[in-house]
Amino acid sequence: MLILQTLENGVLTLTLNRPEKLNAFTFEMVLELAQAVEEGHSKAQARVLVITGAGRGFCAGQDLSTFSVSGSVEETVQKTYNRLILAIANGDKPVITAVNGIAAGAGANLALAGDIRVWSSAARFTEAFSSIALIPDAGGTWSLPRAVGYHKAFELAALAEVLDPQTGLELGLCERVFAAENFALEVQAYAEKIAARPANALTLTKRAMRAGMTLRLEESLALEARLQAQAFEDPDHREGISAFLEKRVAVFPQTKAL
Ligand code: LHQ
Repeated sequence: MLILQTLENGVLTLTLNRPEKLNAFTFEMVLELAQAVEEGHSKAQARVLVITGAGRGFCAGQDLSTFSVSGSVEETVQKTYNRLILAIANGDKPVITAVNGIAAGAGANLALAGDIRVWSSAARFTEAFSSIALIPDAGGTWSLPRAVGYHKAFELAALAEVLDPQTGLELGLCERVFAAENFALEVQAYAEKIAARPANALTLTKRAMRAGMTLRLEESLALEARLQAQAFEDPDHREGISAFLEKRVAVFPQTKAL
């Protein structure tokens, strides 16, 4: 199994499983992960998806030892990495990339692709592509400039320097850093906190914000109004209001179902 799956308290964890290669991707493995993400978004018991790596690496990018493209490189990238990145971005559920160790090349851009990015204190990040005279793929030319601005993104791609978690936090490449010793437990607890939030509101927030990254203000405001109308109709909204007025903690229906 190239991708391990566990489901616990609403958290579906997908673990890249080639630890001896720092979870370097074969194309087969990218497809298996893309499929697991696509299926995860429609699994009723999964409210949050976590992508992480087995062993000391998160993902070292494309496996350079076995790599060969039989047909067109463009088509191969479209069918593999692009499918994966779109599955993360377009699916309804929040995706947390939990970067347990080195993230290099396409692995670094997978790390960036989550809705929330958490790193271990042992995580490292490098846009390794230029060292083998390639350009960032797996969405890096889109996500990196949005995360750090064009000029810093270009420098990171050009020099392929290895960044530590403190720098990752300062640059906005991740939201949180957890101690390496308890990383898996901390990630699970954090993901469960997200899972306990109102699911439909998070889905609509994801849609509005993902779209907002490429829309004009007028379009974004119009989309917000339309999706707010949907959120307004959800029983979670009424529960949130009641809980506030009754001075108690809100319990959202999907949380109760656990
Ligand atoms: C690896 C890899 C690896 C195979 C570590 N492959 N074995 C590319 C091509 C085509 C189309 C689509 O898109 C792409 C996208 C890309 O991702 S390009 C970028 C590919 N990745 C890289 O260039 C990173 C290469 N790896 C490294 O620079 C280092 O290994 C890093 C910085 C990741 C980790 O360094 P260390 O912590 O010093 O570990 P290590 O180098 O000793 O690696 C441990 C083992 O993992 C080692 O195997 P061995 O048998 O000697 O113990 C490495 O050969 C293997 N490994 N990355 N990408």
